[in-house]
Amino acid sequence: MIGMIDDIATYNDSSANDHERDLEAISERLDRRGIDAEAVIDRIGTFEVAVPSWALGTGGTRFGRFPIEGEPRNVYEKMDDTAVIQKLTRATPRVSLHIPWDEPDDVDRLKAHADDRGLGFDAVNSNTFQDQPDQEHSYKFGSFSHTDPAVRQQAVDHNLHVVELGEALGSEAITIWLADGSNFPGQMNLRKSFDRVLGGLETVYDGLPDGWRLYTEHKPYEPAFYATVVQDWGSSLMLANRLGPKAQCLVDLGHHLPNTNIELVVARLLTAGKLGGFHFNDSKYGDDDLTTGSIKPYQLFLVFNELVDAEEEDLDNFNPDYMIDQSHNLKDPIEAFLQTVDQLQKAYAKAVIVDRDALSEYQQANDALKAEETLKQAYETGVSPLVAEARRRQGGALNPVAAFRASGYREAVHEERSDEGYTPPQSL
Ligand code: PSV
Ligand code: MN
Repeated sequence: MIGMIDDIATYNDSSANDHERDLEAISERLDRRGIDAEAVIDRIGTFEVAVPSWALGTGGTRFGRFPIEGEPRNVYEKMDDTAVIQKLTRATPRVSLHIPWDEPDDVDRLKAHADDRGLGFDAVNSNTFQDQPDQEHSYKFGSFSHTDPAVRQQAVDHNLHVVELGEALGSEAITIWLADGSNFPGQMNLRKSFDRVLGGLETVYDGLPDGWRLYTEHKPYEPAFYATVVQDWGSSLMLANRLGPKAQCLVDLGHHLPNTNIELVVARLLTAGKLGGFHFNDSKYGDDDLTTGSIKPYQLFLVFNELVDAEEEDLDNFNPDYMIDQSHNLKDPIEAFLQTVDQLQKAYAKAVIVDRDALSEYQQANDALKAEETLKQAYETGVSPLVAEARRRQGGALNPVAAFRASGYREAVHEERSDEGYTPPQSL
């Protein structure tokens, strides 16, 4: 079925004329600003982001889930869908696996399945926020922070198992998000629960293979509504600092209280040399897990502005791992990912064309208006043709969503995946 996506070049030909004229126009505009469009296209071509295994099926809310026809039924079919996203975008060569939701029955088979499709594995994600059917102890009152050492040990063992699995697949990092927390004042000792989390993480850290990184992911609330143990970037940074050089902080864009200045959080973690990576998504109110760039595209650009600034300064420990973390309740997940990658590439491209020398001069001169305008000039530039061209040069689609719809892939897999009856994938 993935073969259906092979004829991208022919599909691109249908819009090549318009595209080339648009590309020429933007290249000429950039040239007048002293920017070489070719260099920008090359940089866009280096951008890569991982697809989360848990978001390839439709997600839901706690009120329900509305499955679509042709959803992947297992981790192998999820790799097939990721291969489609990769073929169209050429920017998603890795999958970030969630264990146990996407735990393979046969690791070698999964590795071979991925290899055949030119895919690899990004950070593996552990899950101690739900009870699994065969589990001895419950996480109802926490995992790493639990008052009972047996529960804590079970959580540590699970994480070590995830590391082992990731190592066999070629991953080089684990992301740990803990739902641990409390709903009521007094329920949990605020200090001691943090100490217990640190203790558990130390054991996992000691079990990391060479070259691995451990990311701690903060989140202010949900499912804990009074106090979450790793609630903010300060707590996450404390953990990373205490654990050691392999530990870094993961910023999920949806894990901040409304109006938090996320680009400032990013800047601080960069200064600390502890920015591990991202879970990209967007939100209006809470951890809404909407398409990246759909609600606050300017914020996304400002985050990338910090990243490109660090990249160009060749900052110490700057090697962020880019991953997507969304929930696709309404959109076809493949289409949502295609749109997401495009949004990310555009934000990156806009950050790349910021006139950094001018910006720094305006900052030095305290010219607030011109400094802001310098950013706005880049943000308001129509970079779509540059992003499309970067994709085309790597064999991807000028317009990935249109090419996907024209391919009839979803309809075709619906037939194939209906063979053995429909099994809804597990997801939040
Ligand atoms: C938690 O809300 C989170 O952002 C973590 O990254 C999880 O691994 C992911 O969502 C999926 O539940
Ligand atoms: Mn996340």
